[in-house]
Amino acid sequence: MGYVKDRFKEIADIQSQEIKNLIAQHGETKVGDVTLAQVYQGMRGITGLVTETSLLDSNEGIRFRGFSIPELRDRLPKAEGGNEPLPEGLFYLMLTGQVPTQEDVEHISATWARRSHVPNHVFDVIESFPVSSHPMTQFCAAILALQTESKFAKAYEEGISKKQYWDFVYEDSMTLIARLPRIAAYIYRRKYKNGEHIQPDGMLDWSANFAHMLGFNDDGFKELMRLYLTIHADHEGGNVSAHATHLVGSALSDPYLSFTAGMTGLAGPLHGLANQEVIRWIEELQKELGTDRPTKEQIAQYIKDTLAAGKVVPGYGHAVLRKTDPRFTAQMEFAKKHCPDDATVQTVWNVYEVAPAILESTGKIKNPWPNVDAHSGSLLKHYGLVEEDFYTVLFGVSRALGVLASLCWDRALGFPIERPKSITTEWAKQFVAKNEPVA
Ligand code: CMX
Repeated sequence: MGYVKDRFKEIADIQSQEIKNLIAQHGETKVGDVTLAQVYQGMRGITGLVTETSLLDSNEGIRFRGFSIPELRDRLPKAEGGNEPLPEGLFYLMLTGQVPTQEDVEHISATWARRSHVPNHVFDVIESFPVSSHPMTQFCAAILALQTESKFAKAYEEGISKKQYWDFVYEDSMTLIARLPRIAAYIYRRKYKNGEHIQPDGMLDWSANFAHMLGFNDDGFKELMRLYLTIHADHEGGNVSAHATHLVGSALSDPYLSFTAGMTGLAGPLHGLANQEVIRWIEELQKELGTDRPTKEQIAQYIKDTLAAGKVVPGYGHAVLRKTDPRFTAQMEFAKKHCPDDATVQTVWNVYEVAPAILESTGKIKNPWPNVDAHSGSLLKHYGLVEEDFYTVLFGVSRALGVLASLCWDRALGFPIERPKSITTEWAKQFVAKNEPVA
């Protein structure tokens, strides 16, 4: 597999020793207290995981190995003639902590192209679903079907030392990432393009080849794919898709099984499916008002109606972020450059102008600002990818980069099976009674 793997192992060995020292010297240091409210309310704000690939600041947004999204757009290698970063470079950065050279990125592109062949039985599994099934259902089933290829599962069955786990997890992760675009494109063409499939072009980078297999050869769309697959890749470890992949992987389930768990979580409307929900919400708004350019006043009323109906405004809010998501801003910048007059893009921008104040005025929504999902659908629609129930699959292909790089780290650092303590309400009541100060 070559030098990227060797480089990763060297860096991981150094880090592994550093962690041993850290635990030996500071293992008893407290990193926080846990309240009963946190235990009941989705473990918000509890520090309880190590994820090396990225770190989220609630005001600044995500940093990948210390680099913000604008810094990544500036520093990561680009395709010839392109301006957006190649996601291969972000994968390298997340895996090694080092900014890749053009050569490193080309090496990863070539490796993924070489490994991209999808065995026939995976297509048979997809074909066994009704065409009407949701693309995320087909995607999850196809990843599970690919599990027959797991080198980790095979090696474990034959008997390997703990020290070798990372090696097979790395191999599986690289192969899985290589094959995802073909699987995703197959689902797309099957569902929306009468099953007229497009063969991969091994000369293209990972994103451009994906765009090509989907049937989009516009240079702007290829650039959008490079940006999209970069910015959706990782969002530290506590979000549902990253946490689920990590958790299932901690039982030594192989990368295919672990990543399937992440993807079934991404398919939820409060997580990755929100990108589909946003565009549906905007289209319903446009339809109801009979215009594709609703005024800010009309949008404001529609937001209030959505809240009054007890529904969420999709694309807004976040469990950690407390400001506009820089992934939203990156897409907004892309739109300003490539499609500033598009009616749906302009509606997204008008929603951005009126929604935060209305959401804030409810007094309960902790983050009234847009997240990554608020913008992506309008850009995809602009280039003709109008089938919104496919959008979460695109998110999933990108998310593989972060969660599988993390899984390599989990095994290289020898992290144990995850098993936090849970309580019952009866236990909580007794605990509170026992600890209540005597009057
Ligand atoms: N519209 C309406 N109500 C919202 C809201 C929104 N966009 N965001 C939060 N709220 C509500 C919550 O439902 C909750 O209501 P209840 O007390 O009645 O249950 C209350 O405000 C407090 O929630 P919070 O602490 O601000 O938010 P959470 O951390 O619980 O949830 C999230 C975060 C993202 C699930 C939530 O903001 C939401 O549902 N947003 C819309 C869906 C969305 O865009 N999801 C994508 C997130 C990014 C991603 O993972 O891809």
